[in-house]
Amino acid sequence: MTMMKSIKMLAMSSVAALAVSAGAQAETWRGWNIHPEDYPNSIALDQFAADVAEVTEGRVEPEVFHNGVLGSQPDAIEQVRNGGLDFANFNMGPMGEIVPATNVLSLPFIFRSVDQMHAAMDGEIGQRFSDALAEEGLVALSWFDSGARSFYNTKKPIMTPADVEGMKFRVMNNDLYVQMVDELGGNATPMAFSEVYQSLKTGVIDGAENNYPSYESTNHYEVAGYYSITEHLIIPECICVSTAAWDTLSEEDQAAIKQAAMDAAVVQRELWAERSKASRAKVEEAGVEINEIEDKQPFQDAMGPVYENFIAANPDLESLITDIQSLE
Ligand code: BDP
Repeated sequence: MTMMKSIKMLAMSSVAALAVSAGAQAETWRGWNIHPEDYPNSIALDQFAADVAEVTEGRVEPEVFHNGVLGSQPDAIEQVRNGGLDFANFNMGPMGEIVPATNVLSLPFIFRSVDQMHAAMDGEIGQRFSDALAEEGLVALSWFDSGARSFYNTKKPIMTPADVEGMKFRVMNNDLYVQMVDELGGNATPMAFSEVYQSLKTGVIDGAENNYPSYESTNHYEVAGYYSITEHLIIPECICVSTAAWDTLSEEDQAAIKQAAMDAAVVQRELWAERSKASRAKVEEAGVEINEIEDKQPFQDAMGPVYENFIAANPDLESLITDIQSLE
């Protein structure tokens, strides 16, 4: 290359860089996601990333790393809190270990329906959770759907709490779930999401619990063919940004990014409804035995001590619980 040509190329590339950032340094944001590319949350996160690049005119360039390649969820929560990662789609289950108020969302049967959960999270109650997250370095921008979680296992349909007796279930990383399974007479092992398939296959555990899309996308249904519709947990998920990354932004960029996250949540919830149906159909087609539970009351009654212990240990959170329960 001639000297003239290389000077010219150098000049051209600096002009291009200037045009992108209008003088400001472009920020690359690394985003954590546990799910595969075609999962509703992943599609919505990719849209969020593209929208953020567009609305900030390239000042923020997010990239989503799917399939949990950046580590387990508890680790990723720490990373986003300390600014090692910039954003993520987190489930509020493992969050409870770090932001105690979010444990309210992990109380079994706290919400009567997914619609009630959305009504709560999109309003003043959701704001209280966002405030608690903000104190721990996480800016919750919008709330995703994660349906309802039910038990599945390798042995038999669960109809009553007596059927859980003696069975070993994987739960997400949160002590509340250990108590939950305990009160039903089973044993719970907190374990990383990525280890569940192999553990079911080799008999290290008898079962786990999740919504239809995750039960299907992980292929757990291939090795645990009984899915019992207990719907014991309805846990929202967030798009959360690290406070460290958020605080570097102008107010205009913050507002535009917040809007992009709200738009992504609208898309995620639509895709979620479709995928839940499709996943259920797929696992049934593959031979999974799904059973309804006629009377969930015995399961709910068994959770009494979980609530009592929780309120005794967190008296300040009791009003949040009663406020949720008294929602229409
Ligand atoms: C899925 C959640 C994901 C959790 C996973 C699990 O979307 O965030 O990590 O369950 O059970 O439904 O670990």
